[in-house]
Order: sequence, then C-alpha cells, then structure tokens
Amino acid sequence: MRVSVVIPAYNEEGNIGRLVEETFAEIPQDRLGEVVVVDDCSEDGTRDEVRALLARFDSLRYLRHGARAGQSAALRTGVLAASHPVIATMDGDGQNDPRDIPRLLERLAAPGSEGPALVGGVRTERKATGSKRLASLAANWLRDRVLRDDCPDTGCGIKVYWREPFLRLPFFTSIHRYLPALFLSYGHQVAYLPVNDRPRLAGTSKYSNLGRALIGLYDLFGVSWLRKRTAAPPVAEDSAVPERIADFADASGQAAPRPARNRRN
Ligand SMILES: Nc1nc2c(ncn2[C@@H]2O[C@H](COP(=O)(O)OP(=O)(O)O)[C@@H](O)[C@H]2O)c(=O)[nH]1
Ligand SMILES: [Mg+2]
Repeated sequence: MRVSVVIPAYNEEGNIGRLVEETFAEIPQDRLGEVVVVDDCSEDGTRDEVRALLARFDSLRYLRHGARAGQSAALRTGVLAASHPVIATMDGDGQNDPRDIPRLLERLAAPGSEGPALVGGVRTERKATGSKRLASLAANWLRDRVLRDDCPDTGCGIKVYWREPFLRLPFFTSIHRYLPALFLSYGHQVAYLPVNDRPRLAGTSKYSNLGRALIGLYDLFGVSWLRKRTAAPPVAEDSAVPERIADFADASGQAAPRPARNRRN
C-alpha cells in the first residue's frame, strides 16, 4: 500500500524544503508513492524552495493555487491530485515529523477492509506553550463535548486516511479540523496514535487564537448540525446480488459496484 503525502503550505520558506527532503529520507521507498506540495499562493520563497527540489525527486509534485484559499482547500487540491488510494498529510512548517507516518500507516486498514479508515496523530508533548496551548486544550474539550468524536487533538496536521471517503465528504473551509468526526458520521472507524511535535524553525504561525476561536465556534455549530443530519447506514441487502452482498459491501458501508451483468448504462 503506497501513500501520497500531501503537504499544504503557505509562506513556509525555510521550512518546506527541509521537510520535503526529510520525507523522502524517512519514509521507506516501498511505502512512499509521491509527495504533493500544495502552495496556497505564497508570497515568500516557498515556490523556489520546492521547485529547486523537483530535479532531485522524481515523485515530488508541486501545485500552486492561483489565489489564496486556505489550508482545507490546499489539502483538497492535493488529495484530488493524488495518485494513490492512501493519503498522509503533514503541516508544511515542519512541526510534524515524517518519521511518524510509517507507524500511522501500520494502524490504518487497507482501503475497503475492516478497520480504521483514518488514523490521526495526537501531540502528547506539545511544543506550543502559554495561550496557544490553553486555546488548543479548550477547543479540543469543547469540540469533543459537542461532536463526541473522542479525538484528543483534532488540530494535529499529521493524519493518514483513505482517499475515496475523504473526497465523498461535503467540503467546507476548516474541514481539516473535523475529519475524525466526519469519517465517523459516514460509518468509518477512526484511531489515534501519539506523534512527535516539533518547534517551528522558521516563519510564523498563520492563525491567531482569537481568529481560530471565533471561526471554530461557527464551524462547530455547522459540523454538529451536519453530524446530526447525516445518515449513512451500511447496505444490508441489494436485490441485484442478494446472496453476495456481504462480499460486495465495502467497509464504508456503501455497496460496491455491481457485477458487469447487472450494470445498466
Ligand atoms: N494552504 C494553506 N496553508 C495554510 C494556511 N494557513 C496555514 N497553513 C498551513 O497550515 C499549517 C499549520 O499552520 P500554522 O501556521 O503552523 O498553525 P499552528 O501550528 O497551529 O500555529 C502549516 O503547514 C501552514 O503552512 C493557508 O491559508 N493556506
Ligand atoms: Mg505550525
């Protein structure tokens, strides 16, 4: 099972090149399908830094938005462009550690089989301190009370998941903070594992505590509504293939494509 590593980046000069090199060095060749960097219209040297590496790494891809659209949009662009059925994401600032990816992948079920369709990293020893740490604790507590997704650290950028179910989710800005809750809503299993958290070595954070809190409350209301109003039961019977439905239903609970003899065009 090879993986597409998707890295969203906005103004990550001084971080992104090092992270790409590290990713190629640390993830075994037989697991790493490609690294897709999605540049959200950075104004600094992010573009040059990534493009300078293209000649060295055949499976490095650089995509750039024509206008700034946010972290969730960058992730979606990367997942849409990805060529492999399993996605791993990391923040572009180097705070996530690519060495954690193989471990998360081991916990992930093979697409279509029983087991977690998403494995999220949990930063057990956060490098953030003071107000940022407090804001993150409060946000996680509130989100878990409302959404009941049992996720201790939804803001952690390192996650692995199946590509297909991600693309079937209703897309909105900030979706990257609600993936565990949404995967659960659509009938998937999720799991969490502790991961490394590192200090940001260059540049500054793109989010303010206040901005994140205000938009977070608004999003929480929306996602809570979505979770309550989503019904995605497993398909228990299909008249086209009554005796074989168990073989054809995939782990997402959706009936898999019918055999050719039953297909109507
Ligand atoms: N594509 C895109 N990525 C963003 C944007 N804002 C933040 N990011 C990326 O999201 C990740 C986390 O952002 P960061 O500023 O480090 O947040 P913090 O670690 O919570 O302070 C980094 O990889 C950023 O480059 C944005 O507007 N667009
Ligand atoms: Mg960061």
